[in-house]
Amino acid sequence: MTYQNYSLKQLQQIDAAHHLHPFTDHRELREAGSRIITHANGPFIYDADGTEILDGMAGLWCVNVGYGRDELADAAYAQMKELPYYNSFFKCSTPTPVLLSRKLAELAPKGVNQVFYGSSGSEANDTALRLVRHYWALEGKPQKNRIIARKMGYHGSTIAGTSLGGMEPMHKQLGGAVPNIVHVMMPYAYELALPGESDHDFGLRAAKAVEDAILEAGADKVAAFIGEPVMGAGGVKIPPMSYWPEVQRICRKYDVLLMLDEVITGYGRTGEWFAAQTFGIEPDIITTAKALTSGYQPLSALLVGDRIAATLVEKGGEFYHGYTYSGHPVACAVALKNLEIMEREGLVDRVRNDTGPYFAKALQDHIAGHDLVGEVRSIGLMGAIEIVRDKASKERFLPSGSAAVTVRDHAIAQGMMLRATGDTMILSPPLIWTRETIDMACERIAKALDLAQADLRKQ
Ligand code: PXG
Repeated sequence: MTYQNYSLKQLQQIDAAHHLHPFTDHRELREAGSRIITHANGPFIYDADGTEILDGMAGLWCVNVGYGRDELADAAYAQMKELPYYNSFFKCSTPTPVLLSRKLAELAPKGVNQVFYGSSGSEANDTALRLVRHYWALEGKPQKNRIIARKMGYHGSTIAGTSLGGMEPMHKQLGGAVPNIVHVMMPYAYELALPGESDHDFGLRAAKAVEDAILEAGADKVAAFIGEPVMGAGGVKIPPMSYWPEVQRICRKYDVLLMLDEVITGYGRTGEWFAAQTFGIEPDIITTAKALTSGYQPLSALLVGDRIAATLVEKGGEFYHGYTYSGHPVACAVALKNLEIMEREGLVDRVRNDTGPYFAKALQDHIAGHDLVGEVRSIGLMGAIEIVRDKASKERFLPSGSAAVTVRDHAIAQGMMLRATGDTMILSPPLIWTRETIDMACERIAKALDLAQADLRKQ
């Protein structure tokens, strides 16, 4: 590899001179220098100093089969040799997106049988937004175009993704969002449940916010509701089991389409292929990306339910939408191989029956009792640790978000990569983690919490 001719310092200097990073304060980065990851294997990543770090985030919620899978590299190589690219416009197709579409229809929840491809989750959500509005226009109801989304939701970083998302700092930089999108409360019991309110009742109340927004606009004006089954970037916020079935009931009552953003939860994360199956719902449309290829290639698949697909096909007319790389043959070849590996190794069943429950118990047994921890929660292999100053009152450290960064920095120094979002630590490891890997992670996190506590209590 050519980078081996460069020292770490040189790479950092070149990075600072030429590379604008995503979601980054560039002045801060240039002062600190970036951490340069050079290689990875199984559950571990390695930085340019050769330090081994256990990757608790599967890259960025995506490397579900872990690193160093030769089979995926071989699938890409073989496809590049045979046909590196051809488009799927103008009545053309290539074999791998064709076969991947059938496979996805087989894995998807009931009634979801068609696929539209892009290269990222953001693109898939752009497509979803355009498609549901196009659907209602084809149905003769162009005024039914409002989308209900949620505060703190994350749906990507394009203009449509940012508009659908509920992140205020992102909205502020947008200079004009896509019109007709409203945001309702999130199902986050830890901070929003009323004193004495059960989880079940809180879930129903959070779902009622969707109904209120529909009634406020008038059902004939509302196209769809969009949400992540479990909010990811917003802090692994796991809704009560009462939430999604009630949201589905409300959507059906008012003939509002149900859009699930499974960019993080898709492909095994919650212990089913899709979180729709975990929560027992049947959405009209599902956005997926990330773990579809385990991050080895950029690819998104928008899974389109029969109702929308039937109108699109039967009413006809061209849907003026698509990307150069829609159905990229190499990305689709890697996705097919990735799904084959997941099936062959039974990774989804393992999360559901073994590592998911073990992870939940390990967090409870080894992390929840720590003085800095207000709550731990998890579903499948997706977890969160709330950092608080005071367990009983849930008081946070100030300034907001600083304590979680302290924990994260200690964790990385302990050889444990996890993410801090606000005052919440997040875990979303590769699905290849075993009970032993979970024990190792908990040990390192507990140590990081102790070290952070010593720092934070000094202040
Ligand atoms: N939807 C969801 C639910 C996501 O998590 C996207 C859409 C957009 O996907 P692309 O491929 O366009 O990035 C995402 C992406 C974080 C973080 O800080 C999370 C994401 C991306 C970047 C950072 O946790 N999720």
